[in-house]
Amino acid sequence: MEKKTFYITTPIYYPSDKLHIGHTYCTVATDAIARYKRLCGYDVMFLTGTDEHGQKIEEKAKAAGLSPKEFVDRIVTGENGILDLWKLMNISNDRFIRTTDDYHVQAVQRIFKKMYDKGDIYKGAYKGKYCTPCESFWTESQLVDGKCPDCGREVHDAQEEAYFFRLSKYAKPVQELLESGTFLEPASRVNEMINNFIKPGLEDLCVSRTSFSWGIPVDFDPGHVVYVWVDALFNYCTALGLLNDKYDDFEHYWPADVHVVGKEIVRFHSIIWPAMLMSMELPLPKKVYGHGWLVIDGGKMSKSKGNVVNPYVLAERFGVDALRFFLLRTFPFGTDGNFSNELLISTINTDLANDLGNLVSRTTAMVEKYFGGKLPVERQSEDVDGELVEMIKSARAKYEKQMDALQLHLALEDIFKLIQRANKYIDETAPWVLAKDESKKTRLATVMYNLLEALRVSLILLTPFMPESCQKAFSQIGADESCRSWEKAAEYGALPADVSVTKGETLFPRLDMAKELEALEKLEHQDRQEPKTPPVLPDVSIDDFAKCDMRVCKVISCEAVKKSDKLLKFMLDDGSGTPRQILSGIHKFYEPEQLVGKTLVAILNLPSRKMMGQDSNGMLLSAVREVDGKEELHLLILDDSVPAGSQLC
Ligand code: ME8
Repeated sequence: MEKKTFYITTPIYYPSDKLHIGHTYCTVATDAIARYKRLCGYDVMFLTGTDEHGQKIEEKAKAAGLSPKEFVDRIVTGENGILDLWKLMNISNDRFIRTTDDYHVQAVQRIFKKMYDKGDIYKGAYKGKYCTPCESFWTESQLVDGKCPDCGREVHDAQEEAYFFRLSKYAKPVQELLESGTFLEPASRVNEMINNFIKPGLEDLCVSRTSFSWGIPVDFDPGHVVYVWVDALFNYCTALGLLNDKYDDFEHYWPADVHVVGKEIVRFHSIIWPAMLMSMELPLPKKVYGHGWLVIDGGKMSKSKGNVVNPYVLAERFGVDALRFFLLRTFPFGTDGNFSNELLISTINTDLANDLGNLVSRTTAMVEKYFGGKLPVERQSEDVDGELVEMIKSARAKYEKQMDALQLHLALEDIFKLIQRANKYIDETAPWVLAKDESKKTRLATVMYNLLEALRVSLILLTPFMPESCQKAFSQIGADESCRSWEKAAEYGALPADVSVTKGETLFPRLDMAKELEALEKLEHQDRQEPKTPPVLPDVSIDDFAKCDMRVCKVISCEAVKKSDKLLKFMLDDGSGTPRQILSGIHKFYEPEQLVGKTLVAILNLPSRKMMGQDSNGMLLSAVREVDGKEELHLLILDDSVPAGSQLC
């Protein structure tokens, strides 16, 4: 019989910065579900990837002096990048899509054209507030005091050609979808979508941009690029082969069983995504699950607050499995969770070191001590065994119910009830007392066997959460492959009667809270302090370098440009006899009077450009770097003895 399929996805991440613990949470949760489904025998397709287009990436790349593709490559495939992080976290994705992959680009162009041919995408005019110097459209709500939020200048009403998707046409079927069954979970998110977005009226969605170029070109209308969310959402289909030749699994796996997404992107996945699929006449995903955020002190993690938690630091200090486990055991999946290092350390101590780790080490140590590592086959049961044996037999069914409802923390809670029960059983049966009496050996062996069985079943169910540690623990308790399967998780008695154990390394050492907190603080501080030095750019030829005319200039005068917070206007002696005007956005770093008379370096042969209506003929050179998330800038100031007009070579 053919296996049932299960298609699960994470969001595709923006490679605009390194990923943090919040992204890791989302991916680890999805991984645990995918591993669980594989364990149950499903033919699983688990997809993750990166969402690489858009204005934000284009701007960041420019600031880093890289092309957008070079910039995203560093974050996706570079050292300690996204691929490295998923490898470290033991993520078992079957496929990884990058939206810059050719097959995806072509497929999105075909999809866009199909919706256009159908009349669901049409050309219209995008109306907004336009800032001419910044070449940017803004909405009313983005303006600051009615002015451009970037440069503070006046904006005016303007419109530009753009393509729109007829989202309004699909308002009714999308509402019906949201109200029917379990398409969107947790259920609380359904009302939020209907009340905040559908009831006020769904407007058609602008799905092309002309103000920047880092996107998938609309191939039948040069100058337009596809809106990044249209490009991104279709990854779930193109990665299976929709409208491309790279893969051929669309029929096999589509529709997705679940898209796991963070709460802030539920709107895109539960309104825009099904509407576009309806337009494409494709089956709809079975479920969108909107998980909560990991927050710090109740607020969002952010680079500017300097509280972004780096998963590498935690995984290296405590181990990948402990980190995976902590994330999924502690925070209910559907709601926000307050992350703290104290909570991480105390969870590791309580659940992993005390409950699970202790049960493994005490049990294996006792089997070694009392039986030389191998149990005799005779058994002698007593009433006190009943409750534990019942819990072993029913654990899988309870777990399955919670896992299928994506209540990962509740599934783990149930497993730990079994583990705690087994620890209590040790106290109840007092094996050290039984060991003293030769006539109680059979009873003692039965107690040991029950403990090993409780462990075996718990470990099978824990495997999707902590794959490596469970493998190690299986070896310690003598559970070979034949008794680690899903089927055997519902049985009591799968371990051989004469099972052999090997007490191995401590799986989860107990941590000293104060010491660990101090160490973490240091590591995190170091991590945040690391100078963000960009890597060396690709080589240029000496001839290309020689084309840059860089010269020493003396500052004749310098003043702030009216109505601009950033700009300083310089008149410079470049040695030619004619003063040169250059505008530079460095007011944040220097007052004009500090610079008069100084000897600076400028590149002169850049095309002249207008800034705030004034010409700027060249660019002053400065040294920039980021320290603690803040930009530092130092103009290149030379010794006054260097004459104006000297060329740099
Ligand atoms: O949204 N806690 O990408 P993204 C939990 N490219 N989850 C968090 C989190 C936190 N603190 N911070 C972020 C995008 N996330 C789009 C997706 S899908 C077609 C396109 C989650 O890198 C966030 O909620 O900004 C989202 O689900 C995911 O990380 C990716 O965020």
